[in-house]
Amino acid sequence: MSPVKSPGPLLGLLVGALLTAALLGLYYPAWKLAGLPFVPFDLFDFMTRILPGPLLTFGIDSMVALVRALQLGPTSVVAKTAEQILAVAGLAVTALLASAILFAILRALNGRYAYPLGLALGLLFGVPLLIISLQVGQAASTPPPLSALWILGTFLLWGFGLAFSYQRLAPRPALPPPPAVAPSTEAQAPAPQVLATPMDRRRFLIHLGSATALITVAGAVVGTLAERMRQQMLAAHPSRWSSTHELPNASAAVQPAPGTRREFTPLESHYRIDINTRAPVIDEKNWSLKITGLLDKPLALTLEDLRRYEPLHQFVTLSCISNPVGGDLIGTTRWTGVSLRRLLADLPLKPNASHLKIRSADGFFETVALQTINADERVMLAYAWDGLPLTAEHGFPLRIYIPDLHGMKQPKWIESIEAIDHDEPGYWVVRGWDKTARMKATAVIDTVSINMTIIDADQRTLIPIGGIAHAGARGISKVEVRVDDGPWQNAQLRTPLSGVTWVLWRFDWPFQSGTHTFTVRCYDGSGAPQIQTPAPPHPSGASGLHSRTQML
Ligand SMILES: Nc1nc2c(c(=O)[nH]1)N[C@H]1C(S)=C(S)[C@@H](COP(=O)(O)O)O[C@H]1N2
Ligand SMILES: [Mo]
Repeated sequence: MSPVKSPGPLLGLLVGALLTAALLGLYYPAWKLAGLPFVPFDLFDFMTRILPGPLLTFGIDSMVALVRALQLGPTSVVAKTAEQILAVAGLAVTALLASAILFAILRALNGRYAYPLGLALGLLFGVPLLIISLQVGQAASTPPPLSALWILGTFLLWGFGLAFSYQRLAPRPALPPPPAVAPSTEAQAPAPQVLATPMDRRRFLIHLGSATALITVAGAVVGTLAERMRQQMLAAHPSRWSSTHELPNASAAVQPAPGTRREFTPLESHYRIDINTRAPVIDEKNWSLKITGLLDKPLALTLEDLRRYEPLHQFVTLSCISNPVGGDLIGTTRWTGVSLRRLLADLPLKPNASHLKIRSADGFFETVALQTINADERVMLAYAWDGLPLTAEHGFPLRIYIPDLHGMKQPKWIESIEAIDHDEPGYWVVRGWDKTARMKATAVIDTVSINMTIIDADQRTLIPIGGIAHAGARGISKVEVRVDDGPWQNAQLRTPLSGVTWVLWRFDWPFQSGTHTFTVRCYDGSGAPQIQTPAPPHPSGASGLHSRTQML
């Protein structure tokens, strides 16, 4: 029977792939069911925090552009998924390469030290990953020592598996070396090896492959089911405000053109943007809002304490500064919380306090001027969206709302507030984005509703065209539509849900066949026109006219 050669890097890749897949197959359900850390995401989130701002911005902009160009689906959902795939692939590829290198080294060493080296490789991965995971890993809900043990143990097991597989695949000396006849150096030639035959090797690989595939598939199925149940529970939640109430403008004179986006964004469709591959998990029992700094004495408020204040309910449109004109990183829901001005009145702030520095569980931070808070009672700490406690994705237990500003200025998952005597740039400002991040007046066409025509009093066929316009907290005073190179014509404005939400507009256009380009523009509440010059999202938010060409 022909002997086999020592396993090399290629077999290392194969074994590494099988064992790494199984490893991830353990991590996924352990995360979904027990809240243990999911290390690929922790590593990715760690990288996002240390990589330079311009590189991140380039990454984010390219991702948003790609998702939109390929029409892959809701931008924030697709982008999050892409990040997660990158995270898993990144760690997996690294682990595969390490396995190949381990096998190459073991071959050079003739199989000696397989176990010590395999375990050392496990440590080489496990130790940094556990440190990283404990540092960024607010997404785990297990106690840190348990998380650490889990990461270390699983990676040691992985390293052990590599060493064990190497040994099983390596040629084995069948007989003890014959006694040396003469004490010459030549006589120390390696003993004849008899061997793991190709059959043995194939059999072992089949066993290893089936065992690891079983773990991987079972892990994926169990994890996916757990996640699906969680989603269903969220969707079926009975006590949303919007499922039991009419919108305050339900009977407004202007009704949305058919095909316009929903004026009140369902919770599960609200975009989600943050620096985490998955949301930090915060247990209300262990959470309090710490208030420190320039204050007579530090305080800690529970969610109950905050809920005791008279609740403030506001319909709010929130938009991400990365949203391109016409993009979907914008949504409207009903926020509930406590006015920060009201809360401040109860805080023993020192006279030299001028700003509040807000810090979040994920390391995100931003600073708000007391002046802003005192000038506007709508600035609030919010604990509910659509009548429900904030979801983990949207910032449970507490987030801030600051009218007029993009999401990047408004931390979710707030843990502490520090009163300070100066301004400080926030997380994204440090990374090169606009310091103020005020939402720009923007109008968007959602629909040219060719299938829902109207016949007017003069027997003309009208096509409803509609969409949104918004200008932060400044309101919208006018929206105009232009068809091809025609004149700008007034659209009708629907009464908005509040002064800080988008405004739905519609324009019933007398039908003319042919291919037409529709363009929209708006004016904010003070009559100031929107910026027509196109600009990309970075660094101050996108601007430009939105248009849509349609064959009719
Ligand atoms: N703690 C924390 N808060 C955050 C962020 C973040 O990464 N971490 N991202 C901000 C950004 S850029 C946006 S656009 C909004 C998005 O809020 P949403 O995901 O609930 O829609 O959250 C903001 N608050
Ligand atoms: Mo954002």
